[in-house]
Amino acid sequence: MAEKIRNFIGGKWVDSVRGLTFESRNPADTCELLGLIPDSDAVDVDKAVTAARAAFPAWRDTPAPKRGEILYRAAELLVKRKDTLGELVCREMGKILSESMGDVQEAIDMTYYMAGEGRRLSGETVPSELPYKDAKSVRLPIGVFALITPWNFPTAIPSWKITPALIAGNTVVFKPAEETPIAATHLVEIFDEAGLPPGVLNLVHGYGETAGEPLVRHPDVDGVSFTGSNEVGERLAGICGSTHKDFMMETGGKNPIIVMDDADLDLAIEGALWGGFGTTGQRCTASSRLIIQEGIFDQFLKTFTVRASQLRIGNGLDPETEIGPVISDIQYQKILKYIETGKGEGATLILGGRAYEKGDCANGLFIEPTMFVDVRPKMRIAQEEIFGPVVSLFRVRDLTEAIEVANDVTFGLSAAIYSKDVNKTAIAERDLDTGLVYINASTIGAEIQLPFGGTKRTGLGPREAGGRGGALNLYTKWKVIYRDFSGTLQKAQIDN
Ligand code: UN1
Repeated sequence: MAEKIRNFIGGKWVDSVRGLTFESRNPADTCELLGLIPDSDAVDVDKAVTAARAAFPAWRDTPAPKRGEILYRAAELLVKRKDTLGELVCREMGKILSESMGDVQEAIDMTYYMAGEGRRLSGETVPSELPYKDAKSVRLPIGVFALITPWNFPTAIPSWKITPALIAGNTVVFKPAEETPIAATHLVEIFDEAGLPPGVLNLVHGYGETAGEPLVRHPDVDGVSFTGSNEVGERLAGICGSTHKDFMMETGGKNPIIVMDDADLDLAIEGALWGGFGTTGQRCTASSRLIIQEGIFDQFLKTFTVRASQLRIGNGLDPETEIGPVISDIQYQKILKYIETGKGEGATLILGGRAYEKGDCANGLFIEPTMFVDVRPKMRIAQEEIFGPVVSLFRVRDLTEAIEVANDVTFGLSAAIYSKDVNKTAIAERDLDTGLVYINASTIGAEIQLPFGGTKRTGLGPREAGGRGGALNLYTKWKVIYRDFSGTLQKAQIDN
């Protein structure tokens, strides 16, 4: 039965004002209609921003530990509903059930973590250079945040944005990806049940052009956090720059795994399969480039090809499945087109490359695990983010060339090296130009207690998630306070 989904504005569940809807369907079986979703526009956005603005002063003045208690309750509810929410993520987004559960687990981790930040939102107290004077800094909320999230992590990535925004005392208008609106709605229901006051967290469904962009442009929105495509992110960055809104974006990746001759080959193959084909390659952190040293190349290629060809494609709800569908017809067409581009550029296709329509997969959006060799670093398939089950292999002479190839892309999210030589891994750790580096582990699997994000075109603004460099740097502004209790005019720098 298709669910009737609504927007959530000022504490009430409402349809879009113009009454239009769009559909959410299961990508593993597009005959399965999951829900009807409000197709919102600038009018709905304006109502949501107005509600968020009205709720801001009281939420800002609620003590942060109290805000934390609400987040803590939300985390407890997420734990209780992990199974049903995980299954919904699997149905709506397509990734296999264990990964869908992992998605919800990441939201749980993040929500507990940020609940704790309610008692830790610390600034600095430092000595003044003058007597009878003190000096401190405090973190303050910014106002109304627009949060725009992608479909590949339907609960985890929203939690990366919603929980730090709320714990810091901001109010939120959340516009989730139009491909995964039901999971987003169930997440918001949980925050509502946990006891958020009306208007603190608002949800507006819709498409980027008609709902997302008006939200970002809205004059009463103070800050924007966006995860999605580079093209959209860069356009939103321009809007936010010219209207003076705080902004962060997290966009593409073209993440390499380097495998040195001295690596544990089995471990490297497991990591490359998981990184390359896990989530059907639909992670910003996916290992889409495998950079293999020449001494081990043939052996790696042989075993990896066999293992990749054995991966079971199917509906993610089936516990045997290892590769689920891709999210949408648009992505399906785009990935198949990239495969043609790779062939046209002269790379050699050695596995997959086709749609998969056998048996139960006939009505789904499935693509075979795909591998290219003879890939040159400047080819489009070596440079652009495909966001599908497609990996390119490169043969290199030594570590220097491996790092050169690894860094020779415009993105810089995640990178990995497999080697037993501690000196080589230390050099890679130093020289790989990415926000995340993994030693003897794949490029995926970041944990929420440290910052998440990358260099170069991967991102802009503060990083996501936790740790000193994490999301609170986006969702708070600093105020510095000097208090002079000398009762005389003291002059900094001058009374020296
Ligand atoms: C993403 O790829 O969009 O490290 C997010 C990981 C996950 C998060 C990925 N924890 O792969």
